[in-house]
Amino acid sequence: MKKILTLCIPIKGNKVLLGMKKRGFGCGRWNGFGGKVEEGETIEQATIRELEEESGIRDGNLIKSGILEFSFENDKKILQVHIFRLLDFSEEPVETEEMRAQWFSFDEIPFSQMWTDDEYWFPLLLAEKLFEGKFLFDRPSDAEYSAKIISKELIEVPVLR
Ligand code: CJL
Repeated sequence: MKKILTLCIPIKGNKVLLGMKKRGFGCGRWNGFGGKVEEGETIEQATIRELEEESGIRDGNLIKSGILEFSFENDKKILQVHIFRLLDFSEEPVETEEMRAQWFSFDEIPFSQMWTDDEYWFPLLLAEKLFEGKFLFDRPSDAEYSAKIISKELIEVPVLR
């Protein structure tokens, strides 16, 4: 089973906007804004909808940056995450039920409080590269347990599929 998810990272100059997830999957970690693609929705539409629901931001230009597939040992489910940068937005984030947003400089990204895969692909995203990859984890993380990466493939690509 493949689950399609979105992830949007707003960028202004040399700062990124991350949200502290307050509940649900990824609770206690900083991440971009995103969620599930619903029926009848394109990936871009879902990205914009989730961005607004979680941050209040409604404008800007979405730039496709990468596609990553995550799987866990002894679990048939694959999470396919479509990752976008958001540029040229003017709105300020608001705190929502789900997320508390904060700006971070490119050189102060809080990797120790993020998903363990992020330290590999974030530098590519910030360098405006396109990337594709697959990560296999030992088991899903939660607030207490940080999943270990068992294998990874990550490549820069000239165009995304
Ligand atoms: C989990 C998966 C939303 C993006 C956001 C969940 C659905 C929140 N997302 C990053 C991930 C997953 C991930 C794999 C090990 N940065 N984002 N790693 N890494 N998704 O509700």
